[in-house]
Parts: sequence; structure tokens; C-alpha cells
Amino acid sequence: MILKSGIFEPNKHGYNENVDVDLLNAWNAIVSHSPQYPEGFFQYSLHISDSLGAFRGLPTTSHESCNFRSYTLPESSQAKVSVVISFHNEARSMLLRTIVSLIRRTPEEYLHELIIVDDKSQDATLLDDLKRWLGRVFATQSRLGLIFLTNQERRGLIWSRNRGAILASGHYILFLDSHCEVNDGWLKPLLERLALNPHMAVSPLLDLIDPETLSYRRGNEMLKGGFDWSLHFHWLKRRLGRKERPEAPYKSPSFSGGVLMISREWFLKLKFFNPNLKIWGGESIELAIKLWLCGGQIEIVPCSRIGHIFRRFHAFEFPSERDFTELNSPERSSAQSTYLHNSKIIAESWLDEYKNMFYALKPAAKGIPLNDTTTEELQQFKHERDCHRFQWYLWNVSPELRFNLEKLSATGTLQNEDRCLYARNQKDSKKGRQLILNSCYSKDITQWSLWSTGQLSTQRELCLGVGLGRRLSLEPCARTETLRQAQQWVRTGTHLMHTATHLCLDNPIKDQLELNPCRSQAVSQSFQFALEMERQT
Ligand code: UD2
Ligand code: MN
Repeated sequence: MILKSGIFEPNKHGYNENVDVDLLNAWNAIVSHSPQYPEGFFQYSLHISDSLGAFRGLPTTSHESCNFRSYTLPESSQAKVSVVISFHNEARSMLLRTIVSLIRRTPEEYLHELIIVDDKSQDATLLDDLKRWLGRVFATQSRLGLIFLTNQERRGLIWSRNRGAILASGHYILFLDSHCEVNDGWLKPLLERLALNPHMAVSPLLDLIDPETLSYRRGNEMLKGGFDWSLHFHWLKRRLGRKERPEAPYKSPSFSGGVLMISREWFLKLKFFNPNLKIWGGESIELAIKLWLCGGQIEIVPCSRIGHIFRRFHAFEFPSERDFTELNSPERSSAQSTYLHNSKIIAESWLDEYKNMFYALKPAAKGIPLNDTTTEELQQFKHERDCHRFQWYLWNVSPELRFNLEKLSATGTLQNEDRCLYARNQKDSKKGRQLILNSCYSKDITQWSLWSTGQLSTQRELCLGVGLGRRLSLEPCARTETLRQAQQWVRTGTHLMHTATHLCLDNPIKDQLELNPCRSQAVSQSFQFALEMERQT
């Protein structure tokens, strides 16, 4: 359904005063029909969200120079923006505030349409209510298209965003989560960059909306987006070049998240988000690799600010997949299986020979069946677009990932006989982690990395060290030579010897770990990594 009509007469604030009254009525009508939800359902405070209203002022979080700059923009007739929002079980008040912030803080001449996809939410009347009320309030805004879509069954965020993108008719598409508030002036800095290079994709700097208080805080512009070899997203430190200002747009190996803007034509040429990815996860990493390798670029633009609620846990269930039943239970959740499935597609599609790194860190991915009918299509796409190989990405886009590889001696699970070294979280978080041996296939079995510094670290950057009384411990990895001494290991055959004490890692009693004098024949002292780097062998 597309609602378009009437004439919009902005007052000095840019908005028709009647809109405020209509908006208040709409807010009351939409929010008062909200179903009851159990406490904590959304992983943010529903109570506060319901009390904030449809629109609120936000602190200015961009650098002050951003406001004084004039942006070189394309004619609005050449830069229409379609916004695609897919949601599954979002609070009514939250979704409404996301939409209203967009309409109010986007110059009318650029905002072409909003495409809102309900990915089979429990609240079955939400979309109809939105349709009715938003139509009434904003139909007066002459050129704005409102398109509402419902998925007959739950299809996930990736499929739904593609569905929206197929229908979009603007020059640019902004993908947005359903719990965001755009800040003043968010659009122009992004548009300016996109207009400079049609193969660019841009991200705003994401500000932080606190899930408990919904207070709005400034995001950090000294970070860029990246990922590790298990294909999990990571923030990376941004280093400023000489004379580079912190508010200047900067290149990023990956998106800082799924909030991004790209030309529609280019997105279509790139064949959308990979439609083989399921439900949630990995699509922005995949798009990032695809962009960089196939002639595109990614920038984060700090003068553009959009607030997002970063939640600690998923607020939705993942449908369990028939193909995953074996992998789902009981050790792995559907969320983890889905992410693993998606990561495997990325590894298989783009990592070339480096996919061995991924499999070493995620051995369970080997058993996941993939529907590989698309391989040929992908090969053809790479050929047509003359895409680089992944090695190019390591040299030209993400030296971090390359350094990570170059300084690594061995990685993956660390196996002793039929068990693996496991840094288990203890119930009392103050007690740190307990070191034991556990099944190599258990849900969160630790992936270790042995570095050229001699340090043996977990993915959370805790290093295995030796403390008082020669007890093994896990501490934050030391950065200086002196502090590092307690954390240094050297390999003699398959033994791991602690350099300072000359004692070896040992498993003399079932599942317990100790340090003991080294005995070359002792099987209990033999530890093997899942992946040895080539130069070691
Ligand atoms: C991040 C990204 C998100 C996406 C995701 C990985 C940011 C700000 N967010 O996760 O854009 O890239 O990583 O896929 O970086 N949703 C559906 N159907 C579903 C599940 C979710 O429509 O089956 C919606 C959901 O209501 C939300 C959006 O998808 O609007 C993203 O989900 P999220 O907010 O749980 O993901 P987030 O922010 O942890
Ligand atoms: Mn989100």
C-alpha cells in the first residue's frame, strides 16, 4: 500500500503544527493498543519507551564543525532516499519513534519512501495500526511514500531487507534497525560521500541508546568495523593520519553494523544481501567483503549520527532449522547454529584458501550442509566484476586481520588426548575462569591462539599465565616485555613449556590442569592445536 496525497506546508520548524496534534493522537492510539508483554521481553525498558513520546530532542553528538560545514549535495531529484526497516517483535512505541525521528529529521525533498517490513511479529495488528495512523499524520507530507509489507511467515532480517530493497524506487537505500533514532543532520554527510563515488557504501557513526534508561550517548569515532577469523564482528582502533581530523569520513574494513546506506543500483549489481544467509547475522560482513573485493568501498561518516539500542541478548527466538537439528541440540542454540551456517557461507564464498583459518576456529561448521547450487552463479559474478581474491583484502583493507595471521603460530582448539582445554566461566564472575579439559565439541569450547610473543590467548584476550604457588591462571594479556614473562610458553614437540619456570602443561588427573616437570614421553603433556601455521611445520 502506498499512501501519498495532499500538500505539506512547513511552519518555521519545518513542520505543520497540526502534525503535532495528529501525532499525539496517533501515538496514543498506537501505543494504547499494545499487547501485554512479560518483563524483559524486548531486552530494553518498555516502560520508559512508552513514556518518551513519539519524538524527543537528542543531544548533539557530532563534532561542532559538522554543523558549520556546507555539504556538496546532488540535486534532490537525483538523490531520493528509500529507507528499509524490517522488524520482528518490536515495541510499538520504539518502532514509532524510529519512524518519526526519520520523518522529522530528514529533509523532505530527499526522503522518498519508508518501506516497513513486519517479519511476522506476534503483535498482528501493529502494522495495520501504523498504516492507519501514519497515513493520517503524514499523508500531508506531499512526496513521502509509505509502504507496509507483511511476511506470511518469519523469514528473518536478511530476506526481509532484500524484499524491501527490491521494491525500493529511490536512488539510495538506507537500511535501519527498528529501534533507532536518527539525529539532526544525519543525511547530508552521508549523501555527500555517496555522490562522490557511486560504488561507495556508508555508515553513520552509531550513537548508543542505553537499553535500560534509553538515554542517548555519543558513539566513539575512533573505532572502525572489522571481524576476526571466526567471522565475528569486532571493533578495531582507528588511527588518525597526519592532519586527519576525527570527524572526517574514514575507510572501514567492515560496516560498524547493519545501519548502512548505498546506491540502489549498486546494491542491485552486487546482488543484494546474500539470500542464502538465514534469519540474522553475517550479512553486513558479507556485503563488506563483497564490496571491497569487487570494486566498492566502505566509509564511516562521523558527522552523521544515528542512535541504536545495543542489546546484550537477542530479543527474539531463532526458528530451529530442519537442516540444523543435528547441530542444534543440545550443545548449541539455534542462534549459534544460524550464525555458524551464515559464517560458513561467507567463508566458502569469499575466503579462498584462508577458509582453513575459519574451520580451524569453528570446526563444527564443517558438518553444516550448504545448498551449493549458487556456486556457479557466484563464480560468474566474481568473474564479471573482476573481484579480487581475499588476499587482496588482507593487504589493502584489513592489515589487522593480516597481522593477526602473521603473528600467529598455531590456533583453534587445544587438544590433549580426546579432550580440549576449556576456560570455563564460573557462576561467580569475580572468580574468573576455571581451566579444565572438556569435550572438544562442547558448545563454547575455547579457541586458543599461540602468538609469536609466546603468549597463549583466548579470543577474549585472556592469556594463560603462571601465578603465585605456580598456579595456572588466566589474566588479561600483558603488553609489555616484563609483564609478559609470566605468560610466555615455548613448544618442545607437542609439549607446552612455561618459559620462566621450565615446567610443562600437564593433565595428570582426569580433566585437571597442572604444571609439572616436563617428561618427553608423557601423553598427559601432549597438546595439539587444531591449526598449525605453515611456517611452523
Ligand atoms: C546487528 C545490526 C543489524 C544486523 C545484525 C546481523 C546494528 C546496529 N545492527 O544486530 O542491522 O546487521 O547485526 O544480522 O549494527 N529482525 C527481523 N527479523 C528477524 C530478526 C530481526 O526483522 O528474524 C529485525 C529486528 O527487529 C531489528 C533488525 O532486524 O530491527 C536487527 O536485529 P537486532 O536489532 O536484533 O540486531 P543487532 O542490533 O543485534
Ligand atoms: Mn539492533
